[in-house]
Amino acid sequence: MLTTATTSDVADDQDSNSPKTDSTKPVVIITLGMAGSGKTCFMQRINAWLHAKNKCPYVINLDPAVFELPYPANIDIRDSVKYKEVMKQYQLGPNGGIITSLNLFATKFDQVLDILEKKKDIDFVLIDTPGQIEVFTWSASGTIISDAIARSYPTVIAFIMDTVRCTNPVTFMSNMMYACSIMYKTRLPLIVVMNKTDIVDNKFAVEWMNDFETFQEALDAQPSYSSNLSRSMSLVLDEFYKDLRTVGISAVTGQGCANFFREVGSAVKEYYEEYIPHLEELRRVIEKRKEEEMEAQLKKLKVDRGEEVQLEEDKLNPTQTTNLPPSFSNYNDSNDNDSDEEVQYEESTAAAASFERYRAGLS
Ligand SMILES: Nc1nc2c(ncn2[C@@H]2O[C@H](COP(=O)(O)OP(=O)(O)OP(=O)(O)O)[C@@H](O)[C@H]2O)c(=O)[nH]1
Ligand SMILES: [Mg+2]
Repeated sequence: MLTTATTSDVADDQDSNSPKTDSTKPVVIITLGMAGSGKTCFMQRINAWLHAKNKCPYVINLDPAVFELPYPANIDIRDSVKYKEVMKQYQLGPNGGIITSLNLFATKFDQVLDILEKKKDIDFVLIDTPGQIEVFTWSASGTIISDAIARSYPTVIAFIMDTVRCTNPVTFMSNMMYACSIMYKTRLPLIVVMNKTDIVDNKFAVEWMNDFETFQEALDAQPSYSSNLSRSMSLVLDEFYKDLRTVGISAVTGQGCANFFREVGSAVKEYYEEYIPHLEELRRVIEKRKEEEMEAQLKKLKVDRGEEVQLEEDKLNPTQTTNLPPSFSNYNDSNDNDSDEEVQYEESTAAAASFERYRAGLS
């Protein structure tokens, strides 16, 4: 299902077979993409577009190193963490400084969730991320932030691709690999936003995704080791393309915004159809594991207290339990209340010895 959007308004229509959705919750759009792909410009564009449609977006900037933002941010990481100070304090380079700033911010992310919880009138939450994509996608803080938000709100990833740079088939393949890894890592619905269509139409990229031969021809035009790798990878990614949403956009002119929000509508459906059941399944697995661990611990505790000995003996001689000597019966009935484990252990040992003497007497 490679979907490319046609014109539409903010898509919110749901047919009767749709999964249960919660229209009271804002939709979160996390913007990710390679450095310079146009994430920040895209944020500014969709923010303006939503305002023009009388929708209320809430904007969060998570890039601590950005010098100037072209949009007003409701929450800005730069207000909480001074990236240059972090670099000085921890003696880090620029990338280390950005990662550490994001880590520091992630420790307070529950406060962001609290703020969002209190906002009742917002339709969308837009999140801008640092320039270096790996800072967010492969760091603990990026995972903490995206997981925390996706657990509470319908969340969609907008993967911004620089269409101009992707006219090079090897660069195109690197972008697709990144999009693919993000999709499988987060399991969230993802839209590939082919940005900068005011410079180059994204038709060629859609064609490469739909027609394997065309992409091969493009690769043949520049033989290299990386082209060979891209050729092999394109075979693997063929499956991934089927589940991918793509849309052409120009963050500068605003062309394609309506199409983007149409895709967001379908991605939100996917969130409820696939991400939520996956989350519930995960919760069940964790609960089951916890139960099993608790049972194992309880069993261990019983063994430590000698109860298991008694249970085994019960199984071997079910009729004898009624004829047990008083010390053994007493242990069974009453000593559970004794909180002192040492005393219980001594008593159980004495009881077992007494029982052994009793059985020896019987035979
Ligand atoms: N022509 C054109 N230029 C664009 C478009 N979107 C972004 N740009 C330009 O691309 C450059 C990078 O844009 P940004 O929005 O800063 O990109 P970014 O991904 O946020 O960059 P980092 O955060 O540094 O990774 C800027 O010079 C933008 O003006 C677009 O749709 N068309
Ligand atoms: Mg940016």
